[in-house]
Amino acid sequence: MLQNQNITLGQAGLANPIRALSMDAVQNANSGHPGMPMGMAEIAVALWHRHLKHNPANPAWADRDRFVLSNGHGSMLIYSLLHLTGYEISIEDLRRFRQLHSKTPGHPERGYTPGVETTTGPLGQGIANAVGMAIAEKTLAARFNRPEYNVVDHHTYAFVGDGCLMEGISHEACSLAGTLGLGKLIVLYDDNGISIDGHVEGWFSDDTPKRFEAYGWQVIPDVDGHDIDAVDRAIAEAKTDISRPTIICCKTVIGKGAPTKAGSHDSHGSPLGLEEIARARLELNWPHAPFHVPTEISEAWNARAKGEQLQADWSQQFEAYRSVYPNEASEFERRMAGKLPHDFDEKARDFVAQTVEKAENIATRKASQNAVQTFAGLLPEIIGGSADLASSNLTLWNGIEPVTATSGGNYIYYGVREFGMAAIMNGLLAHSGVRPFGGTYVMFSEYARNAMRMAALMKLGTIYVLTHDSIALGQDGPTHQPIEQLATLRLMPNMDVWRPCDSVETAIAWQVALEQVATPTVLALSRQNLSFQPREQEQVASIRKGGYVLRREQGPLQAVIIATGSEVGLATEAYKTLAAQGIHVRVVAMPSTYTFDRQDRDYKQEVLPVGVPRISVEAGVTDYWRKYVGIEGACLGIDTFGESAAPDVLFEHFKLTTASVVNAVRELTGHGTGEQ
Ligand SMILES: Cc1ncc(C[n+]2csc(CCOP(=O)(O)OP(=O)(O)O)c2C)c(N)n1
Ligand SMILES: [Mg+2]
Repeated sequence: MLQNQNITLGQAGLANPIRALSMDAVQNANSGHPGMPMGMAEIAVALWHRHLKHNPANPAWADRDRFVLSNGHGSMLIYSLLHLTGYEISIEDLRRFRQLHSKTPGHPERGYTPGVETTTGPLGQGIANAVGMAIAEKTLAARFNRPEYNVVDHHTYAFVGDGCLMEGISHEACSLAGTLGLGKLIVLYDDNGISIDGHVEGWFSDDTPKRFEAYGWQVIPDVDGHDIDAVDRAIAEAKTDISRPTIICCKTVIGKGAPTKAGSHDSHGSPLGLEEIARARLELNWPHAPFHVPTEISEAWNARAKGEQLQADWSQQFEAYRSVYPNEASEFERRMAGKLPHDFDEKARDFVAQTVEKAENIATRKASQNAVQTFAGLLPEIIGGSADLASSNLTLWNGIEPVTATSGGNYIYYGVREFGMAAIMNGLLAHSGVRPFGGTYVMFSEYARNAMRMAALMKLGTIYVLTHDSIALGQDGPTHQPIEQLATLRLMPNMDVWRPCDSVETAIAWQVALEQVATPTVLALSRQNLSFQPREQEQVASIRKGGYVLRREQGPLQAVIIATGSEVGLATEAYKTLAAQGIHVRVVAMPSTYTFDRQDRDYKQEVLPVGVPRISVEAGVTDYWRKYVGIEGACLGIDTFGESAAPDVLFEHFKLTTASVVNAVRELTGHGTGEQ
């Protein structure tokens, strides 16, 4: 039992169970990171016991504070906190740390663990997610609050370590956070001077306070991270500045409490060992068995009653708000639930019908802008943006209101920060209430890639408007010309890549993207104008199946041409030429392989009949298309880097012309190539 109630329930009393649970769970799993939770235990007490506004019984409460563990390797810290404060995380769940399908995976994962807001582990992205959450809060507050009703009024807190601050993305996100004056973002920095390779002086000697001052943040330096009262005061001070984000720099000792490993990278990422743990128990005055937390301490930590009260107070306010502003209240609820308005389907159909009617020969980036113009009118939750390429990506519409330091809005000028943008979008969506899209060139999705992958992993329906989708962007040359990007994006699980061939496919791609709440979508769009493809009604309806017969053979079928985007035009031209030569092919437009692959077998075989030779045409790597055309099929594409030249010259150079398609089909079908 407790040896000294005062000590146990004093400063150390609430911090030591975090230490004990963390070191014991890591030891039990024989894998994990005890150092960070042991070093940040007091900081966690100050925030989670004294400041955090949350309701463990309802992790989805709209106005809860958001908490992000950006240094996600310290996952046992958040799991301990969730258990101690009363979330649905039991001691048994902690015992199952890092085991298959447990609620306590290796790093915190959104969707696995009640109370985990975002998946963290790739260092630096959590802080960028937190910036997104703070922007969401700011824009929702600006949209929904009324003078006497602050229905949106919460903070976003993030814990970061040295690793997060070394990562370049922290610069992108924190620089923008300063510019946007995100006063309700509060970051607690675990300044322990240690990362995996040892003492950081040799690789991280920034003056972090000066760095954040330069961003325009409020900086609270030199806080003793093991003094709960000092951290508590710093958080209170942070909250008073509502026009600047705050970073609280906390000096800590990694692995504090471990007798020989504290202060050393030895405590960072491996179990302490049974002997070290036994001695730590003595040092911490924690005589309890592994995974045992005395009732007094559990009770002192439990935040259920307080949380219920906090939410009840808010609900009362919200009901008063509803009585005065019923439309706002229901709109707020719709948006927080991520539901499309009732008439979305009908309005989207109208828009597609109008697009068919107009039959415009426009670039798909322009068609995308037309879609945005319509859909942003229907969905005020849309929050657009671009990484300094608005006029190239065509992400602006009539009705944008930029988010600034002094106002909310529906458009973010992200600046040249692709990775930051994509990770901020994840935070925006993870917050709920907004639906982000962001633009850059297809090429620079490479900079954003890991955040896009995190969206796919987290099942967040972010939308990427990626333009300049091939060598057809021309004279900017191979640095800007995507070759393998579309194929590699398609390889990402749960990432839907659409490469539409005209205005109609673009409109439908946008509609599908907005309907998909748990799958992110890439819209790969052309810079150059593309010909409108006439279609029957039924074909228009089939676009949303991802692949469909655009031109049907007019005689015995000899080959199928599968094409995407700008190369669909080549395929339909070749179709005509070949028909005149008595060679009957069909053209399958395949804007989304992800979607097509999910259709039933019958449909897929109807589109791509078994046993008929196939040929793919796409201005990018050919390997990806082998799964459709087989080893015996033909692939027209580009397997080298691009070149600087005008688009027409490049299409000739890379043999992506109607004549090349005709020749390839003739060869594939045994007609020789000399005749046309
Ligand atoms: C993007 C990324 N690169 C590398 C890693 C591997 N990694 C995990 S923790 C860590 C060191 C982080 O140092 P710090 O944030 O100071 O953590 P501490 O050791 O103080 O807990 C590294 C390199 C990672 N998780 N994410
Ligand atoms: Mg560190």
